[in-house]
Amino acid sequence: MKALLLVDIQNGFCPGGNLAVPDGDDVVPIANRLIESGKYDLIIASQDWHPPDHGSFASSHPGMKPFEVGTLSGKPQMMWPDHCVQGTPDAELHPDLKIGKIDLILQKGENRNVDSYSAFRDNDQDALTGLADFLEGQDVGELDVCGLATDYCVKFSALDAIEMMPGVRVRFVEDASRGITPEGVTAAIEEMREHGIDIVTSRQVLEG
Ligand code: VGL
Ligand code: ZN
Repeated sequence: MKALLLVDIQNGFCPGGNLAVPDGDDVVPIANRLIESGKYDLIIASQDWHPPDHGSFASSHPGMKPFEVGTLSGKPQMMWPDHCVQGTPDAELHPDLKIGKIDLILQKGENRNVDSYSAFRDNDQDALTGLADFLEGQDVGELDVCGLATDYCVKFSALDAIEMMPGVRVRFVEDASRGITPEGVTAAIEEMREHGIDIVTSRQVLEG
């Protein structure tokens, strides 16, 4: 079985959103081509889904500003602007994303005491979302990962996929992803490559 994981293609990470990734919405038509390609047996979308007082928000820490590093539950934590608050338009999947063909929408980041970049488990590598068991239960042997943001949630999801599901071939679809900073993207791609993740384009996927 082949699966596609669309990471956090939400209003909050697109231009106009609270944690906008440069050109984040450019991934939407590419993601839609992947969704409609017929190449996948299973399509999953993750959704960053925070309570209003989430501990990754600078606003939850008096004196902290967004993009400063603070602490959360005793560990270093990037302080983000308030984003993807449960039930708000910022948290909705991008309205142009073809969600009718998505088999599972998986929400993460509900626990205010720990951030959860990966769609597989929280940043403490403690609480599991159940995605790894689900994919293995469906006999998924190949997983393609893309979305927002390359240097955070996409990277951590791809790294967890290859670590938590030994034997599964994991690919990162580069042009179907955008990152917060160019340096972050370069480092993330290198790290994914070092861990055995194949870096591919949507064209390779569609023609393959
Ligand atoms: C993300 C920062 C904070 C992401 C989520 O989806 O990459 N980044 N929360
Ligand atoms: Zn978040």
